[in-house]
Amino acid sequence: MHGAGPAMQSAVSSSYRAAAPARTLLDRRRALTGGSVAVSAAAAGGGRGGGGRGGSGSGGRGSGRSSSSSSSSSNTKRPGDRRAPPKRSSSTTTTTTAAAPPPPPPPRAAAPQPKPPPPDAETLALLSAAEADPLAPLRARLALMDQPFPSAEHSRIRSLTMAAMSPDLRSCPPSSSSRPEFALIGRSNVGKSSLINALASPVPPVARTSREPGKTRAIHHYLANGGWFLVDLPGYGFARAGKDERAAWASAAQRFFAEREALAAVLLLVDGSVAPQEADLECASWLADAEVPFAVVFTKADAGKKKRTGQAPPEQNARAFRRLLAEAWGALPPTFVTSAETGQGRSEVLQYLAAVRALYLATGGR
Ligand SMILES: Nc1nc2c(ncn2[C@@H]2O[C@H](COP(=O)(O)OP(=O)(O)OP(=O)(O)O)[C@@H](O)[C@H]2O)c(=O)[nH]1
Ligand SMILES: [Mg+2]
Repeated sequence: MHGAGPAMQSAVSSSYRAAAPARTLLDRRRALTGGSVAVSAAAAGGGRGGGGRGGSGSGGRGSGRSSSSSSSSSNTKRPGDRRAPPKRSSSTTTTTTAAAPPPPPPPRAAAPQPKPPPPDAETLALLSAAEADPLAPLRARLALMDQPFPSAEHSRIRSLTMAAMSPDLRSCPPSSSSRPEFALIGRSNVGKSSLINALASPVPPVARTSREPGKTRAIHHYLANGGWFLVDLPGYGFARAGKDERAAWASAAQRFFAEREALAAVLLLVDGSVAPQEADLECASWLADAEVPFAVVFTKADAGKKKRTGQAPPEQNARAFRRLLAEAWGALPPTFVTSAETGQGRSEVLQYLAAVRALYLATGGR
């Protein structure tokens, strides 16, 4: 149910690393867009020496131009920086991909997890700011541009239709900067299609969901309110895909991010009902490294309540994930805890999308 095992995640991770041609395209895009899209740690409420790195930014592409200079600070930790890999608290549970010795047999009764040491003051400030109001940096950016922050009513999806189902990037509809796109990515079965339907509710569901991983294999463009797109991308880590297929996925996703002119931001979906997974951290790193603006959307916030003992509740998993990013980067992208079942987090995500669109359109798209 919850995606791939360590070996598969490792394969996905290495397929990210192996995508050199895509990096060339991204480098070109970076040059075209005039630098990184920065999220400043200060804007996130817990600044570390002038702001963290970029693409993890709080806003759309346009929003970053004004702060690109802060993102080039040489003493700022870079997410995805291979020379400075994320500090991992030894007591924080992650699924590792290294060739580790086999784990000991599980204890009969679920042993209580050792409590991780408290975060340092800077990390704590970042976490508190992100949890208190993940939209604060976007509010600040819009205020600077004299733009109103979209109301909940204005952010609502009133219509959603499937505009295209494309087997590959070449077959996708033309990317037009007047119609911003938001791509949803995440492990297979994480709830991408369910979130699309939940965001649009009570509009009847248009995206097909399934308990069976790997359901969405094409690129689906859903047109919202006749003016912008939610793009459902195939998931990574589905169990029956071969190594070549996974490598092809990584390369296709990277080309999508590099080449879609109208891509305003990415929603990286992370299963909130499980502990942080290496494949998701790797994906976050890759997005930040490629300077693609993104938000992290934790899914299945309701699932913890039904879970057996031994699994941390979703809020705790989300916090552990945030903490890993914050400790590695000194900055955090906006994060939202959601449930497609209960509607939790729905209005916050809709407001995020509306605010990024407002920034995107105010800055001419790119
Ligand atoms: N409890 C609970 N289940 C969820 C939630 N979101 C999705 N699911 C379930 O998770 C399964 C997968 O959901 P999908 O939306 O099809 O996942 P996906 O990421 O689109 O999967 P692929 O298309 O295979 O990549 C389905 O059985 C959903 O009902 C949620 O918020 N809570
Ligand atoms: Mg799907």
